[in-house]
Amino acid sequence: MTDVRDAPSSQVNGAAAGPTGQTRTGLGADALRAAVTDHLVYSIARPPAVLTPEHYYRALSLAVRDRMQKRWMATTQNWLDLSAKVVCYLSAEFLMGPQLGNNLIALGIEEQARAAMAELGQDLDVILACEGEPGLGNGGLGRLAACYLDSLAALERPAVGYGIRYEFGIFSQEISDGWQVEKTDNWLAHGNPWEIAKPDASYQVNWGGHTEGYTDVTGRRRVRWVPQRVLKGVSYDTPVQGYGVNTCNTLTLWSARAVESFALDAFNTGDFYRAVDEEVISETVSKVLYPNDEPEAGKRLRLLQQYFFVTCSLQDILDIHLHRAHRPLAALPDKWAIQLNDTHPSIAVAELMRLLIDEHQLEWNTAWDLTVRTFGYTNHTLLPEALETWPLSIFGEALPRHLELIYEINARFLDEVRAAFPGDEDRVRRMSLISEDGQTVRMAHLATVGSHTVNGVAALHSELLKSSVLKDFHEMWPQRFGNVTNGVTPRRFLALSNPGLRELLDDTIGPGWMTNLDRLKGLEASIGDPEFRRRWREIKRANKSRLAEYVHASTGIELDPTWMFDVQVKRIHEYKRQHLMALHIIALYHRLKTEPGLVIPPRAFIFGGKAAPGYHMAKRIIKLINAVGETVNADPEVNRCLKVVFLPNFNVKTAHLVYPAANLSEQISTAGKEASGTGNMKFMINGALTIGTLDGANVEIRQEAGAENFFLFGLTEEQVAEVQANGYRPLSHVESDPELAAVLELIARGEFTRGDTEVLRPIVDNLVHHDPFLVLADYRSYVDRQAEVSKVWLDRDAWSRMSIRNTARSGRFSSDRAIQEYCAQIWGVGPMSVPL
Ligand code: 26Q
Repeated sequence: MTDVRDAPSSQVNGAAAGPTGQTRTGLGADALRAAVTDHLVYSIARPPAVLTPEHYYRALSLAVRDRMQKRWMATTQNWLDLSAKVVCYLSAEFLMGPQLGNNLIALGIEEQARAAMAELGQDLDVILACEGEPGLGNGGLGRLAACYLDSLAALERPAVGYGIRYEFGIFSQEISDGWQVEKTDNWLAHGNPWEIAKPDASYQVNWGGHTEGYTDVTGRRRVRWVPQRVLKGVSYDTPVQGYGVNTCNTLTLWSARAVESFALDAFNTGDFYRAVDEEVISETVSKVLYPNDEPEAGKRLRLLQQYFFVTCSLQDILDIHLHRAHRPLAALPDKWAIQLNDTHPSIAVAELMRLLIDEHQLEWNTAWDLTVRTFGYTNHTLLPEALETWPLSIFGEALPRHLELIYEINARFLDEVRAAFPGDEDRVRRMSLISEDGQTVRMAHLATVGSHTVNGVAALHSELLKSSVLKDFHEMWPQRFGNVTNGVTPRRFLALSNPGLRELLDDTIGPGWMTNLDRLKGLEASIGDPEFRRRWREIKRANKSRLAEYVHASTGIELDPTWMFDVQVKRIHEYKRQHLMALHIIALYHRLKTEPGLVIPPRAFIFGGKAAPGYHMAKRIIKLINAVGETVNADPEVNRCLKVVFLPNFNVKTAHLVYPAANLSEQISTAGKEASGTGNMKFMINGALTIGTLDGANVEIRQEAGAENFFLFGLTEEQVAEVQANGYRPLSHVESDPELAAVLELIARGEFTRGDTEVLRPIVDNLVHHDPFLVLADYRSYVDRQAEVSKVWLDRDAWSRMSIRNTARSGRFSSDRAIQEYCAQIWGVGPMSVPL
């Protein structure tokens, strides 16, 4: 294997940056400088006098992209030539984050780039900060897809990510008067230097209309779909460079366009405006990412988005398989492993059947066998309201042929159920792809029936999947079910975002940890070394100063980096219980106000995250946090040891500043509700201690870290179920806990809202009378455990030891480990090095 890191750039690509060749490929500082200078003239086309850091960002990005191009083409050519099996990761979201810094690390040329830019009078850090990010995801699921692409490339697995090139990503969040305000995210406004448009690679997408039967030339009865509308998807490809290897995989995102023939037809008849209208309607399909938790999200357009990217991706796969690799359809499952990232792409099951039967004339049984052997399904949620279903009316109108196919899949499947469980018609109804009321298609059932494997994303989640939402399916096909605990990429979430720690790790255990995170175990040998612990604390302190500067610039709030940074960053949702953390802050506030002279180890409470625009309770929780913050931060009796920050617009870019600066990671969801969590892993890798429930991957984090290095609190999943089954009465906790009563009373009487008793009332009312996520049931256990956190914090050395142990034992949470498990257990795909 040619390792780009080991090869001095001058030897690989020639000694000097010549006017041609090496300017595109040379990895040395001189070649990079020459390349940037070239791009400033030939791609940016601005005279030196008007150049800004943003122009340098674009020029450097183009120069870096040039350096991936040959590896990129060689990678695709290699798997085609060698007829390798390829992983296709189908996901409605890819939350890639800024690309420049990551690609510099992957190519091993950060220092060269820094030197090159310095020669041009530019600071690389300033240039890196110019990059916006493609916010093409909501949160965990989209970021997981991005981490998996990174690991697939680093592990030299042939892979393609398929998704949607939304013109507007997740909204950008501003805070006004303590409330969230949404702004459109026009991420393409300044162009995107990383993508390559491939308008020649496009596929037709049909929509609506009806089906009709006909007899083909061989005399067989067939079905034809006569669509009402036609549009097309064009591909935009982004390179995904593997760390330290030649493998450079592809992220293909589809963008919707009008079909020329449609527009032309209208134009010829003189109806110019209809042609333009057609274009606008077609392009709407990839216009905007839907937020999760959006009650309005069950809309036709969302179904069209899903079908749109799924059919383009499957047509692309079949096109490569048949016309570029010249393989028979029967070999499909041997050459492609297609993974469904949640149910969002699950229409793929019906679409592949349609393509194989209607377009490629296969028999039903052959087509079904190929389909099931090709797909794998990953489930990311147990919340019943988050399990996707589509009203039959919408579905049948939009995808009439698919509805027919789903009925047929269902009929054959239910026959199998009846054969396996004779006389159990209840079971048949529960398992049907069509809901019991006959009103909706159940996409999770379709994905399960159409895949050879089903996996959850953490051990607990996978167990609950088998015992709750997919229980019947597990009883029928136990061998289909498995677990792959999520992971995160150490390149982005350690090397790139925590350069101080990266250096310390390199010095202490050598650089091998970047591709083998289990090497972090080696840190344990240094725990007893006071000098090592001092360096450990210094790095954390520097990261906290960096975050404090950013907090000051974006909120005006000043933080002291010697305080404990206690952080909860994630989407705002009642099940994640940001309001539980707020109740703790209010309890401390109450103690400081009622016990003058009380000493509390100083803490900064830092929140970040977006609420779905239509999720009113979540938006009110943001208001609660900001209201408490305003009161706490302004009160000299309190702000001597408490500060509260709500960091606006939490995204991948701000995440880079947050995780490395945290002392305490808040993972406090109601047990059984968070499928896995991945932020919990990013904190752990960066040396934060966790306070958390036994939920999602927290269970495994605690196992790895050791119970003594994890602050556990709260009810278990079984206890939660029991409490809810026995008629939970939240008021009983208020009655038996005077401090909790006082805390709720402070909110209710307007202490944080300048006497306004209405603004936050819905939160208090909901907690006291309903409390669907058992905030009050876990309150006392949480607050008491927090007191212990404060006590341990006072013992600097004890805290440092625990912090080092957390990082040292975080190796399991690398996405490299997760991808190796997917490859071995689900995809059957091995490594394949790419010669240059
Ligand atoms: C569905 C229908 C209509 C509109 C939007 C949606 C939609 C979009 C995104 C539903 C869900 C999502 C995203 C879910 C998500 O991020 N889930 C998280 O996945 C992580 C990776 O596995 C887990 O770690 C988290 O526990 C899980 O919440």
